[in-house]
Amino acid sequence: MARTGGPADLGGLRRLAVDTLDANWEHDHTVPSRTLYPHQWSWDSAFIAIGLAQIRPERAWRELTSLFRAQWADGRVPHIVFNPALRVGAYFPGPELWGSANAEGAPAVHTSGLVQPPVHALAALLAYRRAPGRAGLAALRRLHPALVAQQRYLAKRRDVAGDGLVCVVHPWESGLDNSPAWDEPMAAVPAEAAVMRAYRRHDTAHADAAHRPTDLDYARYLAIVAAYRDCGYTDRGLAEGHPFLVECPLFNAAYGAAEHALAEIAALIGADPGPHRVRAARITDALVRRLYDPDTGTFQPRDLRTDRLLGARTVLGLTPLILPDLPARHADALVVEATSARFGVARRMDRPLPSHDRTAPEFEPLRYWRGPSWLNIGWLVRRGLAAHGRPDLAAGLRESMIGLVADAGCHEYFHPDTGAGLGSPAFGWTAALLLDLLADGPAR
Ligand code: 2M8
Repeated sequence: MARTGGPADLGGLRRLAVDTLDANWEHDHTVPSRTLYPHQWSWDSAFIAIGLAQIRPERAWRELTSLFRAQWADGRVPHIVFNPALRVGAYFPGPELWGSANAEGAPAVHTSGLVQPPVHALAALLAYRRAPGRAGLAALRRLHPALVAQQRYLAKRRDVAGDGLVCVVHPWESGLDNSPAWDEPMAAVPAEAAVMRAYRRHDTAHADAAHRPTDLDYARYLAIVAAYRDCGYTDRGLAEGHPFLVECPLFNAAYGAAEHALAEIAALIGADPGPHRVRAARITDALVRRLYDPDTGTFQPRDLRTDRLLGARTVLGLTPLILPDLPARHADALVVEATSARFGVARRMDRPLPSHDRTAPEFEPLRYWRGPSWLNIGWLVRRGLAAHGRPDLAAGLRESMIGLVADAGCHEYFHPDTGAGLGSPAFGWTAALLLDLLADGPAR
């Protein structure tokens, strides 16, 4: 990869990350991007808090606190919290389409009704480790009940199959919106691209349309939102007719990792870690039982509408590595998958990790979650590789991620072969996770 146009030294890189986070700071939270995503996003805030803990710990706690202030009465943490100060049309779909004000148990501020991968307990724990002390401990004490309620919501309302895993009801909940993982279930959602003539998409005004989901994707996104919203976001009757219902490996790995993190948080604040440990073990067990595919040696999402594993081999399959209690046999299989021509190519994993199998016909190196490399996923997989005894691979991945930002800047995503920066050029979690990677030595 050619190193051109980027800040050459590590000090310069760190400054770039700090400046990006400062520029995206908005009174009590960080926007993922001033142009593309000008409100607060749930899992973005979690990743961002991890980076903020190093440079502005007080902001790290405010970031998480402001997000959890928008938690619904049922415990769900909404995937978008809308900033009321912004003009109508600053983001599509905006508050008027979500209609949270009419839903039971929604907060006073406008939000979406969906959730995102629950990486927040892990983020709170890591933020504390980066900035230990009394203020951090007090913040953990305040956040613990809210984090427990977030998990309870998922366990009570989203375990639709009753098997110990939780389902996502919209591709936006997976965080990997247009991943090829969702092509099959999305094809069954009735909608036509022409529907989008009635709306004005905001994203394509700020990013190349060829790097974003298509109009047909958006028409289906809106159809699924409408189905969920029109049932009052109650989660009742999901199994009977909701158009999109999938158990996602990443979402469930985050759900399990959250219980591991909560056990550690509980121990820190003098609460009982025992129940968290029991739940963590059950989730890992269910994940292996329900989503591991022995034929491919990776984890695949399960479509609850057909009760079948979905076939696309996306990067989602590697993310259960973040579970410290993933059995060695499954972790080893994921290392084989990660270092295969599909994801790794080089044995050291020092090439950018793509979001989809490089060898698949639907691999698109420029289009959003269908091929480009993203720092949050690489950061999670790197943690998993380190936790499962592969510091060599973790080091290679770290190097490749730092190289991407050094070459192109704090972009939202990157071409997995050329390293070209794509999407927003000043993206929150890229800056935050870069700081985290820089603070860790290569072997950690
Ligand atoms: C992307 O998703 C939003 C919808 O939630 C969008 O495309 O407008 C995804 O990359 C998601 O993972 C991320 O949290 C969000 C904000 O960065 O943008």
